Amino acid sequence: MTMQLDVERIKKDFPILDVGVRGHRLVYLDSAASSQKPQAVLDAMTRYYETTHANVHRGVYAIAEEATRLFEEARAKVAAFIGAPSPRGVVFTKNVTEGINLVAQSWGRANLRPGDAVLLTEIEHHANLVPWLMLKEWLGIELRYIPLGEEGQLDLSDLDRLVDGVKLVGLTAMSNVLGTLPPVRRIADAAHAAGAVVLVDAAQYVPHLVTDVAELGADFVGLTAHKMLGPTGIGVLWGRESLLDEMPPFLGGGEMIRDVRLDGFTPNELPWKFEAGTPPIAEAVGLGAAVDYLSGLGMESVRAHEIELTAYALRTLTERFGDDIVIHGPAEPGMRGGVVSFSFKDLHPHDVSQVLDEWGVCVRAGHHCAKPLMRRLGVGATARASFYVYNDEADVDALADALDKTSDLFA
Ligand code: 7TS
Repeated sequence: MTMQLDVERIKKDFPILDVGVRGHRLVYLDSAASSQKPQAVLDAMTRYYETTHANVHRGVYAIAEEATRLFEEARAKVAAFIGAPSPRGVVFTKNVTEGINLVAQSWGRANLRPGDAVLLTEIEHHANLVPWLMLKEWLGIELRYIPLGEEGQLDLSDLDRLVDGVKLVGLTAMSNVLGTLPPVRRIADAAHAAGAVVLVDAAQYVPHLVTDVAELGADFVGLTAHKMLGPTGIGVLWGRESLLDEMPPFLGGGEMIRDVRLDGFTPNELPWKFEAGTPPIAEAVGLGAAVDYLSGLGMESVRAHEIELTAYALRTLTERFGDDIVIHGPAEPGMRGGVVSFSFKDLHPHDVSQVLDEWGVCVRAGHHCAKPLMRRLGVGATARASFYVYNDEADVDALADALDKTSDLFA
């Protein structure tokens, strides 16, 4: 059953929300850039360092074995959280950016030849554009794009032609600018029918919706811990084991080998084959605690809360500011995630963001690492408010009140 989130209680779990800004309470509306961390995550990481830190997969003494156990337990928690059939396919990376680079470099080098095509979309974050643009430069692959259509949705009218002959389709499961939730399964089915593999950038999806890699129809799924209540410095690339098994290592060094000779090496088994060097151990423990926290809330409830809050935000901003505000992306709250990008009067988003900060309201301004999308929207930048489990209607009201003040200031 979907339970309503008790945001008042949840707020108490986040110590940073007690920090005042210029005499105001902190109204944090930038979770799409990075989420805040609950006490449970901070405690898990501190406890790990205080009681059992050692390197993993090598020491045979008690605390090293406990460190290894906690590290691998975190992997199993992530696997269960995203519906992965086994932790073997769950590779720890630095962030989602590294996960996508892993696919581009390892799968790409093994499977792409000059002239081969990769299909992306116009709404991608740079993290799912630049690794492929680099392969375009190095290998001479062809890049195609699913265009943005009406109402913040991808235009799939030409999908059959676009997907024809491509080797990989890479797409975001949720736009960090528009909140768009593309029909990943439909696109994945078309990609598979055309013989392509599917990479899903789930950086904005996993923190906010129930995730099942099989239901998405993906072969690779990337996520990043700091956007889902976890620490910075760790992400995950899940991959279909049959594909990962065939792929060459990405980075080389310790951990990722079974044997090294002066004339060659034998790579380790999955998932360690892709984890060169000492991994982010405390960060994995923190990610595991974040997954526990989100599971405790229930991802159906998280999603229901965000639809409700987004609906309230769209309604409030439109009612209060009318034609003075342009909100980008799908109009229907159920069709989008909790990110609200907007243009306010003719003010520069950086000015808007700076004035909002005077009132303790944190929103991001800029191109949101999606410059091609900004060009497509015909704007240089937007201001963006993004919501999470610790936000409520009072936070939206604080945003609207601060926008009023912005309006007065620049009148
Ligand atoms: N993909 C998407 C869809 C994202 O929103 C982001 C980060 C990334 C990839 C990269 O994540 P990283 O952890 O590897 O850096 N998005 C944002 C944002 O919207 N504002 O700041 C970072």
